[in-house]
Amino acid sequence: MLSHQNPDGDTLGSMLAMGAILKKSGHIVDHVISDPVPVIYKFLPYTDLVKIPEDSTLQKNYDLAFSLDCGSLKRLGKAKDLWHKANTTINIDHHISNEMFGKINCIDPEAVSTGQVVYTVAKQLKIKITKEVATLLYTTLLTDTGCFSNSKTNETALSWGAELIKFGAEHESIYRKAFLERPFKAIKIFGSALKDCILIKKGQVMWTCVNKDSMKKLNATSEDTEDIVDYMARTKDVRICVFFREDKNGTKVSLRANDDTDVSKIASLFGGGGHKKAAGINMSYPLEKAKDMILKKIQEELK
Ligand SMILES: [Mn+2]
Repeated sequence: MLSHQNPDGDTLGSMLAMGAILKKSGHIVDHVISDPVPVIYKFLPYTDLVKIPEDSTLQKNYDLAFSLDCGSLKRLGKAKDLWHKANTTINIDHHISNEMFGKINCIDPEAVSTGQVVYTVAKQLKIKITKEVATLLYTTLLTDTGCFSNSKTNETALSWGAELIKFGAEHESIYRKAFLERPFKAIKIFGSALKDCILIKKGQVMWTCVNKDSMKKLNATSEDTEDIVDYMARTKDVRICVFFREDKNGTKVSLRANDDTDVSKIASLFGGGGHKKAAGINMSYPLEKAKDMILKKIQEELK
C-alpha cells in the first residue's frame, strides 16, 4: 500500500483502510510512505504499521502494489521503486487529472475522497466495515471536504458520513484530534505569523512570514506552520494570501486564492505547483529575495 509524499488525511486513511480490508481477506500487507506520518494523524488506527521505503523488513518485490490518492507516479516519492518492482499495480484515486499509471486504474472523479473509492471496493467485496476502517475513511471524508466546508460537501458526502458514523466513526474525536488540536508551539508560531500579517495592493493581497530564528526559538517544525495560510484566507475581502517560511534550503511559499485567480499558475512560474485555489513553491532563494519576487509577480497578475 503506497501513499503520496507529505501524506494528508485522504492518502493515509485510504491506504490504511485498503490494507485492513485486504488483511481481512487473508492477504499479507505492508504500508510504505516516503515521509513520516504527521504527528496529528498518529492517533489513527494502524499508523504504527507504516514503514519508510528504506525499511529492511520490506520484501524485495510484491505481487501487488496499490497507489492511493496519487495523481501521478512522481507523487509516490521514494516509494516509487516498490511500485516498479511489483508484478501488478493498482492505482486508486479520485483526481480528475490522474495519469492512469497503473496496470489497473480505479479512478472515480465523482468520489468525495479516495477513501470513498476504497469504501465502494470494500462493499463490493462484502467486507464488514470495522470501527477502525470507519475511522480511517471518515478522516478521508473530513480531509477532502475541509471538514464539511468546501464545494465537495454535497448530499453524497453527508450521507456517506452518516453511514460511517453508523459503522462506528466518532465525529467529535476525529475532528478534534486531526483538525483542531495542535501542539502549544504550533499555536505560538501561528500567533507570531498572524500578528505580522501585512495587506498590500489596496487590501487585495495579504502576506506574512516566519523566519528560521522564530521557528528555532519555539522548536517548531514545518508541520506546525501548515495551516497558517488557510487561516489567513479567512480574511474578508482579501483575494490572495501568501505565507513565506524560511528553511534550511531557502524559502517555502504557500499561496491561497479566495477568488478566481489561479495561484497554481503563479506557482508554476517559479517551479512550484498545486491547485487553482491552493499552491506551493519550494524556492532556493533567501526569504527577502523570495518575498520580493513572489509579491511583485502577484501584483503584476492583479493589474
Ligand atoms: Mn484526496
